[in-house]
Amino acid sequence: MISTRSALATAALVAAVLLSGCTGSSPDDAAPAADSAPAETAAPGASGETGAAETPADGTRTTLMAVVGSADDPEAYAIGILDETGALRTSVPAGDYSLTFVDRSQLHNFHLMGEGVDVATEVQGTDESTVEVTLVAGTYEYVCDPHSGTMSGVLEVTG
Ligand SMILES: [Cu+2]
Repeated sequence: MISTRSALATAALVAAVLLSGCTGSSPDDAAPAADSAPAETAAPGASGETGAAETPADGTRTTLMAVVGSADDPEAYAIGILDETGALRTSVPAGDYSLTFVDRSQLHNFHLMGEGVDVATEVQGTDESTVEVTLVAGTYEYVCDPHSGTMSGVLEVTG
């Protein structure tokens, strides 16, 4: 699936940019000390929301990517949900989605919770699998379970 790999690579790159505030400017800052984790994983960019309609044709699923870490540092304290264009999403329309984990970290996991949904990767080991989820109007939360105080986010699902 070349297109999928390309999309993932793009997403990882964008994630690195969007979430780079977490990693510090020096490689020496990469030591995985929990108490040095950034308080904010990502500020939604003012231009990050397209607001474009994205309801797929019947029977197809839109892909979202559940990313932890960054392309440069899989262990970076960063977490987010990106769309197929690599844009960080804080809201999506209700519907059926394919959620592709991009978890290349041995320290972190991705755990999405909300009505009808409770999916997570393992903390140890990597996971780039895809699960199918149905999101209904409301608020979904995602965290890295070991670092939920600093690695968390909210996905608003609009009806
Ligand atoms: Cu973590």
